[in-house]
Amino acid sequence: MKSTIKISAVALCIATALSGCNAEKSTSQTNPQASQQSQLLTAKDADKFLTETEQALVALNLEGSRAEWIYSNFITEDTAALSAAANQKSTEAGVRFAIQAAKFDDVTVSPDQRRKLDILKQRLVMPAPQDAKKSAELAKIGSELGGMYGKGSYTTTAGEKLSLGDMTSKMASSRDYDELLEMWQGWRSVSPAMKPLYERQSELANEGAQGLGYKDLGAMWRSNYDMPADDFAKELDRLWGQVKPLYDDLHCYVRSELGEQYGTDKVPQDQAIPAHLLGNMWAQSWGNIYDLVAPENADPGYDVTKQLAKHNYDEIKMVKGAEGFFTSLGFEALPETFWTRSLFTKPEDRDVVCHASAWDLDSKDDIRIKMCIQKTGEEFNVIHHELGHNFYQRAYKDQPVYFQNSANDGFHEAIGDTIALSVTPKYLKEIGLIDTIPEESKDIGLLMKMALEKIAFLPFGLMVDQWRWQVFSGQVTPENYNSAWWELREKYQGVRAPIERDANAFDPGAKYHIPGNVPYSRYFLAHIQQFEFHRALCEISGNTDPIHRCSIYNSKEAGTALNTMLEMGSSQPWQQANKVLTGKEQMDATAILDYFAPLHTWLKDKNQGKQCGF
Ligand code: X8Z
Ligand code: ZN
Repeated sequence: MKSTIKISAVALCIATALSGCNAEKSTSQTNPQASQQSQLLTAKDADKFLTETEQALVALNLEGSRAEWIYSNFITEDTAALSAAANQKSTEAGVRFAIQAAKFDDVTVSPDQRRKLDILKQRLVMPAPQDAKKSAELAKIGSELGGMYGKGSYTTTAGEKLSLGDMTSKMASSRDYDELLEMWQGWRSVSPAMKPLYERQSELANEGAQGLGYKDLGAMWRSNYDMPADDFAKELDRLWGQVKPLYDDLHCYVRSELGEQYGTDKVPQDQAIPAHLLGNMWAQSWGNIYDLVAPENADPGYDVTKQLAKHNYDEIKMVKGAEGFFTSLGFEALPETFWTRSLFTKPEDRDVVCHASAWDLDSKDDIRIKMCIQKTGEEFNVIHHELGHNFYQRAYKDQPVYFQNSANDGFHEAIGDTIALSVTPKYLKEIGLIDTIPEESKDIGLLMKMALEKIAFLPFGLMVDQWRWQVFSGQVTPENYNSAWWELREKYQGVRAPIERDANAFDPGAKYHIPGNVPYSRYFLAHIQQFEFHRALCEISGNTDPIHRCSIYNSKEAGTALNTMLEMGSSQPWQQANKVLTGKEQMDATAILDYFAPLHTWLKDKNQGKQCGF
């Protein structure tokens, strides 16, 4: 669901429900009428309001999810209109509920009621202005943008029509500079048309956020983390500061290897890396160029993509494999309807939104995934990621609708990834995908592959919302949308556009979460937190291996501990959920740093005498 009322996370990639307290309120928005009314309200009124709202939410959620599911599985003008209408209805109700909830600001209520009221005030991702025409316009733009991305394709100079999936595969495997450039540019031809829509959408949603008392939409998004919005931004900076030295060393090493591959005229050693050479359409994770940077004599000697093919894994078998990990921890198998209602492969005959997502239609057990699975090791990880959402949704389904969500949005993104960290050689051997476990001398190769996925992602995970926050605050205006995007890409990632960008380019729109309006800081948090969760679960499972070799497969103790956190949903501040599993209330990057410590030492050694920095 895009900008809906949904409190439970329907489609996690497009979820809107957010938990948290401490909304940043602008004093100029105080409504004297509201505070007069609030003097007459009591905790009993709050109870009545919350009960009635709960019932309304359940109905709206189901209706909205169904419309959105149909649209994303069958993109046409008609389904777009139906989904926009459902979206408008639930957003309008959401705004109404938020305003009503604010009337209880000065009323003494129980902590549980306060949390529910706060959640009602904060959870919309795209709040509409209180004006029917504008809210209809906002809903229509949301559907249109999603459809434009879903339908996007590029026809090559040779006349071949390529989908994003086709181009993604080429970006992963091609080592031809010009072919990569064509793919990179080709996909970015879908987004210039999005720019005016995005501009208007930001304007409308900002107006909506301001109507709810926030400075702008970015401030509203940042207020969902059980701490003041400004503190959250500082928290991200703090975590980034912890991991940046490792990223810098990885960047330095990778750039020099790419210089060897493509020539230092194409990859100058004192500049940011051209964005099309990193094996991924957005240069957000670099695992696909592992072969170009693999440490000598430390290759683990297997490739999951090849092993999947060798053992005849089709899409369903891949999903069953991932489900098997969760059931080994004691989670119940997925329901029959999951298998009949999910979308696993790209249909030939219609446009769908292929970007992977996990859905919970009814908050009972109608859980599904929707993704156009490619039979690769990378996608095997994504399947674990999506099932993490589904098992989370199921774990918190008995919470009141307000709390049917993750502790914070980073938690939802971290669970499946946490499980995938246990997809180690030992585990792969156990399920028969490989025959031998590589010896410890090959660990640097394994760690390099993992760092290309996880460490490379961190600055991307951070910069996407830095850009949006600047757009929403007005610091970046439409004429600077694209240049500001590339400034942040260079600043955080040390990655640059490979060619000069056209004046009408809108490169942010070529990334799903921008037209899809999915906040992105959650993925940065998840990439830090999943290592904390993995470390805690490994300890609980009695692991004695180095952390990067630990697999919690079959550990019922780890499963029980994980479930204890998951079933809390968002009923408590995330710090409490964190404590239940890790013993700590703070987010922390020490686990990810410990995990990669041997690689970091190796990188520093290899980088001696190299020119680093960008
Ligand atoms: O969007 C996703 C998931 C669905 S929530 C597939 N991810 C981000 C992305 O693809 O950009 C997972 C990692 C980051
Ligand atoms: Zn996700």
